[in-house]
Amino acid sequence: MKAVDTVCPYCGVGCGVSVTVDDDTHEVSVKGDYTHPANAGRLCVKGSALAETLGLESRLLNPRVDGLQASWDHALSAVAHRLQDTIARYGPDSVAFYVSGQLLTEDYYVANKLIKGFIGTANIDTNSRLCMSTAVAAHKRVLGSDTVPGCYQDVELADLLVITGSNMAWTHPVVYQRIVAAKQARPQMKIVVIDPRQTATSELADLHLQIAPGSDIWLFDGLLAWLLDSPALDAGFIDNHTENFAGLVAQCRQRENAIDSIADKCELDPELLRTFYQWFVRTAKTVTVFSQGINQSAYGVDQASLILYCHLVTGRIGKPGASPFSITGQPNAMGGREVGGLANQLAAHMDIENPLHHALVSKFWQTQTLATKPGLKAVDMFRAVADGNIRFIWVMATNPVVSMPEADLVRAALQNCEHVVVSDCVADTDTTRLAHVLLPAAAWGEKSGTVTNSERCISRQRGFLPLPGDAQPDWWIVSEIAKRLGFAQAFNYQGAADIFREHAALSAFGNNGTRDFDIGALAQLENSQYEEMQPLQWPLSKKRMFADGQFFTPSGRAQFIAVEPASLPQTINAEYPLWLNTGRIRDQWHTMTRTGLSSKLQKHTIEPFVEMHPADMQLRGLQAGDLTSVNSRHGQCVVRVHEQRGQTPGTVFMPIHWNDCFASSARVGKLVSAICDPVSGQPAFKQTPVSVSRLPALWYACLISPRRLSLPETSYWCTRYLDGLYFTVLAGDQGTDANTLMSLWTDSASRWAQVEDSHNESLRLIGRDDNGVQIWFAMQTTCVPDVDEDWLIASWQQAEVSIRDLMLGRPSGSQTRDKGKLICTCHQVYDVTINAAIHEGCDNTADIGRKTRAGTNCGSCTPELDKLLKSEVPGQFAGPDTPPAKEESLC
Ligand SMILES: Nc1nc2c(c(=O)[nH]1)N[C@H]1C(S)=C(S)[C@@H](COP(=O)(O)OP(=O)(O)OC[C@H]3O[C@@H](n4cnc5c(=O)[nH]c(N)nc54)[C@H](O)[C@@H]3O)O[C@H]1N2
Ligand SMILES: Nc1nc2c(c(=O)[nH]1)N[C@H]1C(S)=C(S)[C@@H](COP(=O)(O)OP(=O)(O)OC[C@H]3O[C@@H](n4cnc5c(=O)[nH]c(N)nc54)[C@H](O)[C@@H]3O)O[C@H]1N2
Ligand code: SF4
Ligand SMILES: [Mo]
Repeated sequence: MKAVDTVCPYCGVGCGVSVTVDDDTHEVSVKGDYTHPANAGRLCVKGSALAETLGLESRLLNPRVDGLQASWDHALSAVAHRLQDTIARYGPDSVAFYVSGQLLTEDYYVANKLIKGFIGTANIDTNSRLCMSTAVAAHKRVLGSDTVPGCYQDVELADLLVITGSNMAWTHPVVYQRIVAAKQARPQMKIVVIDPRQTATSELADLHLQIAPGSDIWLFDGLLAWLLDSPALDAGFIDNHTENFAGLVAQCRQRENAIDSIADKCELDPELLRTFYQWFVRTAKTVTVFSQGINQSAYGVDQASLILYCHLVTGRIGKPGASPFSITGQPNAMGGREVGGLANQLAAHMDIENPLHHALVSKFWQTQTLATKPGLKAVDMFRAVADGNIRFIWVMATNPVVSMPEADLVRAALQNCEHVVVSDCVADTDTTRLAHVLLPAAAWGEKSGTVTNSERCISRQRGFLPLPGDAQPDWWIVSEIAKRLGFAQAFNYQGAADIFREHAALSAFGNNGTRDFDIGALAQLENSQYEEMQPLQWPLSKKRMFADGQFFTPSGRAQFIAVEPASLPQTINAEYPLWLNTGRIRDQWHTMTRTGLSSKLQKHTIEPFVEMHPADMQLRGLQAGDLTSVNSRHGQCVVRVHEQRGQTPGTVFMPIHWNDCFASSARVGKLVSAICDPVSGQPAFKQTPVSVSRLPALWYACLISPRRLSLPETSYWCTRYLDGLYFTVLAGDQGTDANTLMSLWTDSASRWAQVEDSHNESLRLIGRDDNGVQIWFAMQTTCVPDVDEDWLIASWQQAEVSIRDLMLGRPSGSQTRDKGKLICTCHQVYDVTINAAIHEGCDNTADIGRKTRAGTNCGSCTPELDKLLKSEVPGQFAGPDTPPAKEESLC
């Protein structure tokens, strides 16, 4: 057995993971690392399923140039040549890198160094622009540096925890579990959740403020005004440690700040708002956690600034249990900020437009060509690709055709771009489909380096598997290109440790306490020390920042820059009468390239959906499970509607995960407007006007096959990969028949069994060849055919299973499989079983766990168990999606 301590590649909680690899079977098992400060042994459902995502079936294993497999030498030369040629013809600003908070710090450092330092353009931006750039801009504007003041312990120590724009029960589950434990230990701790919809997180709240979309700006401006007249104001802190308080007060006083007026703007009951303000005033130990509901907004920087102001005027910053706390999404969002991955930063928390910083970095990198002006931010970068001003783009570790707003324009821009290079570990994504050059990157489990989590803790990611095929770490790929461009001396790294030491040395270079980020003490680590490095938080001397009231502004004081709240830049209207909110679900990670490989994770939410309040469904004549067309002025998606009482009428919610590799038309980015915060450039992903209408279907079908097959003309399909089989659900508005299907799949099967009813209302087809069953297909006019998917997977290649049973899709004599909806992914426990346990007397989650095992591994489903326990009609819970009537019989 080989045992390796590493770190989870998903969210910004940054949990430590202990991996063991069996020397003989090569089987990998994954557990939470008991010694890691972030998780102390816990893992959420995604972390627990990591071992299921290590297969090579979807991997990109060789370089490809213009559609053909190539050697590294050929591919690297092609990239270097195309880069050089473009720069020679059109100048350095005609090339760009679009990178990711999922790169390791070492990868990120070299990418940034190459383009800013040596190619001489700052046209490098990252998917963190879509994620954390608002928080970065607010921190820098108000605190003078991009420093997250607090740490995880603060959310446990707080007497009042405000969670705004974060569904952390699903998105930062291990921090959420720490909060649950803290509240169990101190029930007097109050939790306020601010979110326009009910979520798994709002289940825990003492007070849920279900505000109007995008109205946090009014809510926190009102809170600031309320605080100015309250005993919570900390005059000493304001006098000694802040600037422009008088200006802030003058601006704030100009507005109508009566509770009723603010409540009106936020569409809240004034009494609930008053309660929140009163709790905030009287609780010294208050932490405000914020995430994408704040960041992904047209006025995100102002909203985040207001949150910081509310903490500054009360002196509640950097103290145990008292701090604003922006929690980061990606595993290395923070590392990316440390190396300056955004287009307007330099490395090591330095600024591109600061002449002193420019001189320091030029000297340290020994370069004359360091970029002098900020590059293009993500949305503008892809617009420049569309306009032909950027002619070469290299995309690393992100999938912009899915994750950018107005995503169809992004796709068109890449389609027309002269040179598109993509480094990914997965072969087929919506973005790799458009690449001229594909570079195979090493994946989690194979690569080594460091990441920094939400509380500034740097952890080692350690490889435990050999590099498959030609895959190479990202830092290696970038350095090899740099060498071919003639910068061998500056990129002559032998391993990740070399890069880390250089990064650490730069953080201390000319610093002398003027910059927050300084890990210079690590610049001399030996390779063996780097190998063994334990998780450590920066600054190395203390857990929290700013407790002393010293900020990194020129005056050393926090800055109050007055904020003017404004209405949203778009409005709903007769054509697009609903607000579309987009976000995450519990068991998937982003564009599903990795979580989509786990059969277990694929069972919690099986199809893309739009969640809608029953009143809005009734208005449109929609039944739960109907296929709908969701339209905005930018595009259309086709998804099932889920009834959701927790949704505010007039708003709908769609998940971000599905894309063209997994469904016909569920890539939500094509609906979302590319309206950005004017300061940070972060898109307002949470508010787009849309319409939703029913999409009639003539037939519904289920197709199961070991390989992906061409599909008949359909208005809808969605596919999942479960234990070696693709399960595809289809619906069509044009007729199709057995002959058409058999000719479509003629390459995959030579012998057919077929049952068709006389009225053409149902059809079953089984296609076989000498290797056994290759195609299972069922179609009917009423709803998606029912199938026992676990039984089918088990029976697929068993000779003794009768063709009749196989045709049926379940063992003969069995009733319709009605397990309901999967709740506990780890132990595969469905709500029907849990409801039965509740009816038999289980009245708490521990009891349910003892009886059914649900919730006894990672605990990610605990909010859903709570909801089932509370619900009057078991099974009808609001937080997680309610199974639509028609979906109960889905395959
Ligand atoms: N399971 C899972 N976990 C993840 C990820 C994943 O893909 N899957 N991704 C990771 C990444 S990169 C990120 S950035 C984080 C994101 O983590 P979160 O920010 O928690 O995730 P989201 O679901 O995008 O949005 C959070 C909440 O904001 C709410 N919201 C929408 N509009 C508003 C508003 O106007 N005001 C307020 N106050 N709230 C609003 C939404 O209803 C939603 O519940 O998650 C990380 N963790
Ligand atoms: N509508 C809407 N859109 C959103 C959001 C939203 O809330 N609503 N949220 C935004 C946010 S916060 C984020 S962070 C983005 C995320 O969006 P993306 O970054 O586009 O999504 P991922 O699926 O994480 O893409 C990562 C890619 O990198 C590959 N990869 C994984 N590991 C490695 C590696 O080590 N090296 C290389 N080279 N490749 C690797 C994966 O296979 C995958 O293709 O989406 C944004 N888009
Ligand atoms: S909370 Fe889950 S996804 Fe996030 S780091 Fe921990 S195990 Fe990974
Ligand atoms: Mo993110």
